[in-house]
Amino acid sequence: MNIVDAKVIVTCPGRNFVTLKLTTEDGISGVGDATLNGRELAVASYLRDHVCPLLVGRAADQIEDTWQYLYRGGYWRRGPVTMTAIGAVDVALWDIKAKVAGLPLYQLLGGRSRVGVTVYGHANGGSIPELLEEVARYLDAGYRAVRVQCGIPGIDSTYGVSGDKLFYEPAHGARPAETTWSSERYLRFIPKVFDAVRVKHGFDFHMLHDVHHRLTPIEAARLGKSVEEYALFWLEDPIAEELQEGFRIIRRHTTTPLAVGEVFNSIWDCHLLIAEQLIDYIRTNATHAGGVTHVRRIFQLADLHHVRTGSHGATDLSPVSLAASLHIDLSVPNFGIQEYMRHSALTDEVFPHAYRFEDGYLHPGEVPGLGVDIDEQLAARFPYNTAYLPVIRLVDGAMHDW
Ligand code: EZ4
Ligand code: CO
Repeated sequence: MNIVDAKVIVTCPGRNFVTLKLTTEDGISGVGDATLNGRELAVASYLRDHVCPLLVGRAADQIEDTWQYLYRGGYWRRGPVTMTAIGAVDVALWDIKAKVAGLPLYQLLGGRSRVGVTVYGHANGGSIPELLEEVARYLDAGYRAVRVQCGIPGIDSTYGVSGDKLFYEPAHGARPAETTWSSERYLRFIPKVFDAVRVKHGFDFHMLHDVHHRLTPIEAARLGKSVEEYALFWLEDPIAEELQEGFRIIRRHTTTPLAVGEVFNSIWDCHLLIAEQLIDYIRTNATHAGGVTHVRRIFQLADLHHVRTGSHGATDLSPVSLAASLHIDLSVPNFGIQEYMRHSALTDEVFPHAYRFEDGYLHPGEVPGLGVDIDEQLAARFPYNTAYLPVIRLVDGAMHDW
């Protein structure tokens, strides 16, 4: 059963998404998410100009061989653009294989290992009282886990805090937005945030926090140590992550659990972190780390070393990506938690899907394949719209990690 059509669909139902759609000679189609926030068209071109012509005429059922063909065969390995493109092909082929089998994808990955996929929602507030109200909303809605992000006095804009409480969207405009950052102010204030949340809402739910790569290892070590009493489920992306050895410093000083990996694109970005047990949760996702095939390899390595999964699930990953994560989450033995930010109603219309939220869990549904489609006619009504992620500078004007 050969692939006869490979199509790249770029659409912007409120935000940009790139989707790969593969169709076989039997008329079965599969979809993969190829969205790389702020660099979308690079992946679209990589697929259109260099990968799609190679896919037409290939056997749709040879997933591993196609993965190796694109990874080894490209000569220039790894990197977010390449691995996002390979990921989209891989997820689309798994979608097709599961549709041919007449089974939801998780059945092909070993079947169900749990009743549902525990997700965490994003509560954020410009101030502590506002955040406390938002946390209450998530708990009332049945969430078992909530990420808390709060405005920091003296800093004009902080990662994860937005005016629109339902939909957090950091990518905007024809140039990146620029704001100022101070790690000193952040470090002074953030323990008070965790304290207020635990005082008001107790310890009977998982509390998470994302530092978004902004600290040095020794600053992160101090933060982790100083907030141990608040029992965070995890502290996410405490430092820039290119240097895996940097985590040894944090680990030496604190028992606060660490989660990293949303910007990783291959097992080579995290093998040391995992093998040395320097982290507790690995956050790679099928879209940015080479598809179901490669993420499963990372998660299996993680399982050997007591590292659990915590896949990235921001709204710049399309419903196709979320579905792929849910099928993996439901089946792997070492699942930890899944990030969940609701997509807009318009995005949900462009990507009709079978997954659903209930009682703090997401369920991928029982539809054969991923259980997600793309409405191409509707998608065509929303052309690409340039949008960049923000950048930040320190008080003296030097560039810092957003
Ligand atoms: O900023 O996906 O945990 N989630 C995150 C995300 C990232 C975006 C970047 O495109 O850190 O919100
Ligand atoms: Co994050």
